[in-house]
Formats: sequence, C-alpha cells, structure tokens
Amino acid sequence: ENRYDFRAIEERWLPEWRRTQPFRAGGPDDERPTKYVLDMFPYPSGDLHMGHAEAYALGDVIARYWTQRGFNVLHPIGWDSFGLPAENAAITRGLDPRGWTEDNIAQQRTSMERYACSFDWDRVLATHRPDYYRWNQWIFTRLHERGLAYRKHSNVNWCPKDQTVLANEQVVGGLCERCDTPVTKKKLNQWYFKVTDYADRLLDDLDTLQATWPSKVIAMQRNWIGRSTGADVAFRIEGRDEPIDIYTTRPDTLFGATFMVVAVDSDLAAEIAQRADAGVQQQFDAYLEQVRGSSEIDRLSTERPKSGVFLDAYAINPVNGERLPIWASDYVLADYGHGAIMAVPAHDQRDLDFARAMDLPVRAVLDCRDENGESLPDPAESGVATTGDGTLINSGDLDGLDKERAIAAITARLETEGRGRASTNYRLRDWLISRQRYWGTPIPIVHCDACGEVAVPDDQLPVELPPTDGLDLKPKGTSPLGAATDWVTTTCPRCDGPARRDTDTMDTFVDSSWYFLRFLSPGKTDGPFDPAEAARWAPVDQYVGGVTHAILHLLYARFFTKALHDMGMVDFEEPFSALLNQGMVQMDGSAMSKSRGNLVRLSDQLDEFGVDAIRLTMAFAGPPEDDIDWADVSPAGSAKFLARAWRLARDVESTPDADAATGDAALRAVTHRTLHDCASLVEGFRFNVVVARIMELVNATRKAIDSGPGAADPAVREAAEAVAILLSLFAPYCSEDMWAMLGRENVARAGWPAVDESLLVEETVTCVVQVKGKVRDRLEVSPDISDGDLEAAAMASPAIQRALDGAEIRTVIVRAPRLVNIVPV
Ligand code: ANZ
Ligand code: ZN
Repeated sequence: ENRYDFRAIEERWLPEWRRTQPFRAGGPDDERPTKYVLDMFPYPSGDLHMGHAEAYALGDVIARYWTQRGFNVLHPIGWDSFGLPAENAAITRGLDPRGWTEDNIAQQRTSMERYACSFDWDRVLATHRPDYYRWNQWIFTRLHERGLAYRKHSNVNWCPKDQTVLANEQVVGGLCERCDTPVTKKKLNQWYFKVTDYADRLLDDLDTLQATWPSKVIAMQRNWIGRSTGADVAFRIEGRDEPIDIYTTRPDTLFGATFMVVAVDSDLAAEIAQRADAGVQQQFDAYLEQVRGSSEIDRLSTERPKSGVFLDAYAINPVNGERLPIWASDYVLADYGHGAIMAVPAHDQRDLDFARAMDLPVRAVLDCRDENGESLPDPAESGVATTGDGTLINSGDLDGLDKERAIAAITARLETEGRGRASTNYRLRDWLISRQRYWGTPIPIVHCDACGEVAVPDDQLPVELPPTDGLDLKPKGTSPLGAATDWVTTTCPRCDGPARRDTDTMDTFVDSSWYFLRFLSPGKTDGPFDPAEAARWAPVDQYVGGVTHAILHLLYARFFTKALHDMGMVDFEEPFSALLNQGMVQMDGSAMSKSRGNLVRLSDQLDEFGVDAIRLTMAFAGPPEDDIDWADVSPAGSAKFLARAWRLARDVESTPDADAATGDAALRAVTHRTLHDCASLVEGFRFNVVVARIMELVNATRKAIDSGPGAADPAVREAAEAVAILLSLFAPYCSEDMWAMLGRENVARAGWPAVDESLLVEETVTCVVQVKGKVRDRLEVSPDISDGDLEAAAMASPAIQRALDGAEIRTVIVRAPRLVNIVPV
C-alpha cells in the first residue's frame, strides 16, 4: 500500500491499542516522576460533539507530551452523569434515566477510543453509580459533623420552569443557566455548604495560581468572592430601642448621608413598615408584592428607574445628629452587608439616581478633581456622582483630609464611641446544594421527631436512589423522592424510632468537586480515595477544560480541597496546579446548535477526514484559548499534510539504520532545532506553532529526499523518526503507522529524542532596511526578532542614520524579520 489510507490505518491500530492499553498509569513502584493531566469530565448527554473533540485533542497533546518526556502520566476519564438531561429524557420519553445514561456513556466511550484519547481505561468512573455517590454522602456527613453542611430557611433562587432551586452561580444575568427562564425567589428550607468560612483562603490562595491559571479566571474568582473592606456604622432609629447597622465602604462620606435605604424584602423593612400608619403599610405591601414578582434581572438593572416607598421613619446620623428619612427599595439587597445602607447620593450613582427620582437632598462632602486639577461639577446639578478620591468638605473638623485618611479617622472615632467598627464583606454566599429533583445524590440525612437531623452512619451508606417505578419525576417544587413512601419511611439511626429520609438530592456540582481524587483509587471501598495515592499523584498538574467552568466548578472544587485538607485527608490546598481553558468550536461566527442549523457532527467529520486530521486541525487552528470557527479551518489540508508526513516513512522504510551523526548536517540542524523548540512550545501551549514547525520539518525532509542527499542518508531517517514522535502528540494513528514502517513499536512511548545542542547554531535571516522605499542597509537578524527590536536595530544602523540625515520621521513600517521601511516627513 503506497497511498496514505487513514481508514485502513485506523482499523489496524485501534484494536491493537484496545488490547495493549498503552496509557495505563504506572503503579507505586514505577520510578518515573508523576504527572497528573486531567480533562474536565463530560456530561453524557449524547455522543461526543465538536467541543469535546477540541478539548480532548488539546488535553491529549499535553498528556502524550509528558509521556514522551519520560513521565509516569495519569490521564483518566469518567462521566459527570447525574443531572437534568437524563431526568428530562425520562420525563419526556419515558426512559429510565439509568439506562439512558449508561447507553450514552457506552457510546461516548467508544467514540473516545476511536478518537485515540490517551486515557487510562482502568480508572473510569460515573457519578450516578452508587459506588461513586456513596462517597458524596460520606463527605457530606463529614462536612455536617463540622457544621459545614447545614440547613436554613431562606429566600432562594427559583426557576419556575425547572421547578427547582438554583445556586447563585447558576443564575446568569437573572436567568436560569439551563433554560434561560427569569429566576424568581422562594422561601424554602434548604441545605447549604458553608463556603463563606473559606472566603479568605479561597481569595488569598489565588495568589499561588497567578503564574499557571489564566488571569481572566483568577479575576472572575476574585470578583465572585468579592471581598470589600469598610465599616459597620450603627444608626439610632427614632422609636426603636436597638440601633441598626449599615455597611459602607466609604465611611469618609458619612457627613454626606441624606437618607437611609433598607432592602424591601428584609425583615427590618417589614418591621419598620409595621410601625407606620395603615397607608404606609399598604404602600409597602403593594411594593413588596411587585418586587417579589419581578425577576432578579429587572431588579438589578441599572436602566430601570429607581423605585421605593418612604417608611415614615427616621434614622439619626451619628456624626452630626441629622434626621435621615428611611426608605425601602429593591436596589438594596437583603442578603448583603446588613440589608440597609446610608445613602450618599453625591458620591454613589445608585443613591444619586434614587435621590433624583424621589426628590431627596444631595450634599457633596468630597471635593473631587479631574486630571487638570479642576473641581468636578456638583453631582446635584450634573446627575453624575463623584466616586473617586478627593478632599473632604462639609464634614466638620474632618475637612481637608483626603479620602484614605478620612476613612481611617472616622472609623477610629466610631470605634472609640462604640458606634461602629472596621468590617469586611464578601459577595460570596454559602453554596445552596439541595435540589428538588430525582436524578442526583440523596442527602444522607434522616429526620427524627426525637433526635432531629441525624446523619446516616457510614455502614448504612450509600443511601441509594429508589427505582423510578411509580414516581412522577415531573418538576413540581417538591422532590419526587417524597412520593417513594417505602424509601422515605425509615428508622432513626440514633434512637431506632420512626423517621423520614431527607428527600432532596445534591447539586451535581458536588459530584464534580472531588472526582479528580476518586480517579486515584476508583475501586476503593473503604474510603473516597486512598490518601497515599493522593500524596503520590495530586494535586492535578494540568487541568484542561472550558472557561464556562471558570467560577462554579473551580470554586467548589477548591472549597472541597480546602475542607478535605482541614480533615487531614490531603496535604495540599489547591486542587489544580495549572489550568488551560480551551475556546469553543463555532461555525460561521456563532455557536453551533441544532436550532441554528449549523451543527457540524463530529462523527461525520471523522468519517470524512479521519481522526488524525480532525485532531490536528483542532491543534493547528490557533492558540488554544481562542474560539475555532470550523468554516475557517481545513481538515482536508490537515489530511493532506499527514499523507505527506506518512510518505516520508514510506520512503525511508527500507533504508538501513545508520549513525545519524554521519548524515546531512543541514537537515540534522533543522531536526534538532525543531525538537528543541517544540518542547518549550508544547509546555507553553503553543500547539499551533508546534504543528507549523512539524510541517517545516516535513518539508525539509522531503527536500532532502528528492533533491538532496536522498532517502538513504541517515539524517533523513533521523528526521522521519522525529516527525513520527512529534506527530504522536497530534495524530496517533498516522504516527504509529510511520513508526511501524520505521521498524519500531509503540510510538507513544518512544521517548523524546535527545537534542544535540551543538547542532542548535543560531540561524539568521537578512532584513532589508529602506528609507523612503530605497534599500539603504541589510541586517542579519534572528528569525524571531520582534517588531520593536527590529525597528531599534534599523534606527541604530549608521548607514540609515546617514541616509536620514537628521530628518524627522513620519512613519516606520516594520515587517519582522524581513523588512523595515522608514518614511521621513
Ligand atoms: C455609603 C457609600 C458612599 C457607599 C459612597 C458607596 C459609595 P461593595 O464594594 O460591593 O461591598 N451597600 C451596602 N450594603 C448594600 C446592600 N445590601 N445592597 C446594596 N448596596 C449595598 O459595596 C459596598 C457599598 O454598597 C456600600 O458603601 C453601600 O454604599 C452599598 F460614596 O455606603 B456605600
Ligand atoms: Zn431519633
């Protein structure tokens, strides 16, 4: 066979790999250094799609690279298999969610094998299986023991369509993350994990990830945790014994407070309204009703006019004794700070909008200036609050202080007077984990009239989901498990009396918060994972996945890791040492979807171009973080290149092995430079550049065969072997076939060839320097010189200085590394 036939090659090697399982991770006596490379595990919602194909192609480059570098690589895969799609398939099509899920898993696994993912197939797990979720329950009980899992009545995000609660993280722009329905609020008794106990550590430890996580993700995590510092200030309320606290980041503006606002849906607002006359109460009730019916998205919109009700009550400003009218409004949130604020309209835009809408006074207490030192216009006139630094005015003996000093001075004074204290607040809320749905991990709690909430003891775990028979899974606001009477009815583990099982299930983000640890000992029956294995492998050296998980999943996994650390189960505090976010695969500039009719089916692409060509295309399309537009890439071009590479091995096949050192020096220089550079390029995730460099090496080798020393030259064989090894990161089938033609076995374990440093002579290229289009000098420069460096080198040339003769320069056109054109005025 002289033609590159990807189908035949796939058929040859796939059964071979199935048999040999080349990517089983080495055991404890393997002496190679370890590397844990992890791809985010998929949701089994159908067959693999183009997005999976991109993610797994890129993760595989990394895993296969470290194997070639002599590491003992762990690269496992499993399924995040609880959740709504299985349940919805069960509801709409009457299917059993277990069967549906297992079928999809089987299909995805077959596709992953065909796609030649270098997974360790001995470690697969699926979170819907009792041998996995048993340990969710075990961890839950440990958190419960420590007060980190608790139940409380609260106003929760509610999706009216899915009929289930949502964590804050699952509300995106006021809409349900899954179905885009506007989210409302509902008061329910729900389970929480106390993430807020870890807020400072979750924030501060981001510093340790600065160099190895995308800065965007770090910024998103920071922002989500949202730590701010300021002061709690106690305001006396007329007719109320207890003063109320407000939280402010700007105690320096206290003299500018002209009214107070309490969250309309807070207990405090209801209490104050109750003290007012019937008219006010009625207005308040009507307003509250209106706010409850509106979605979060409307509430938080800055576009919407401010609304509120005056409660006919007054607070006393502690610094100057002024009476401040108290209003109730929806722009103050009940569950942030104290649910009440002092409003300083001159220096806070939301307060100013409200003041203007309600005709309340505005008083500037900071003189703020623009960059020219001019005072900014009075906010009362301009409608624009001055929120920057400035000098205090209208603030009694504090006048003249700058903002920072004033904050310190006022906070200290409030503290001595016992009317306030420095305070820190977080946007982060505790993680609401209970769901009123069937397809999830049952909460391992039994409710007993005598003993209260009792955790199910370890020897009674797992609490398995009851069968779906006879259960109505349709969302209706209470858990479908409530109808499984035999299941719900149980005995109390503490007093043996009659008791009821908790009927909520856990948010599926619980499942994915520690799965990377389960991979280390997936069969373990007496614990969630083996601490010795965790010490050997974890934390994950390289995590690969979509930026869609930048907040939720990563934050929760980080929380779990810290909690497990505090339980003495792991000796590290961050789960993922390095993170790579790949972009999305799009089509014609928009996301692919069935409804848009622009869906590209992975299986069609694989049939048409072959696995290797698709994998190579994914890597070659651009930097991994960028989105790939499938309309702009060329899998056919990739296939053609692979055929070209493959023919090198065909040509070299029958030539004898000989000492490469006696071969053509020019080709050897290209081979070794390529191997040398590609190592750091892979480690820097510049996969597209690596592919380009392999293409150059293939071209150089082809030239050496056809019009150079010929196929029998030992440097040609050396080059062909290097191509096979480099290609093994991207195109496993083609490279394995090449390797076999070259008389070897198992290219994935060939090892990275030793680079001969003496061959790495610095190449240069000639750069032409023109003045007004006329060539005035030639410079020998490095091929990867930057535009800036090249421009500087050109300007420093004596010949150019002479040609310019002191003329002023209008523009410099730089095309590194080949051309600089200087145009004088
Ligand atoms: C007075 C003030 C004057 C404020 C000023 C700002 C500027 P972060 O940074 O997000 O923590 N605030 C406090 N509790 C609130 C609540 N429950 N709902 C809505 N807003 C609330 O913001 C803290 C600032 O947001 C606080 O500082 C308070 O307004 C407001 F020139 O107090 B400030
Ligand atoms: Zn009991």
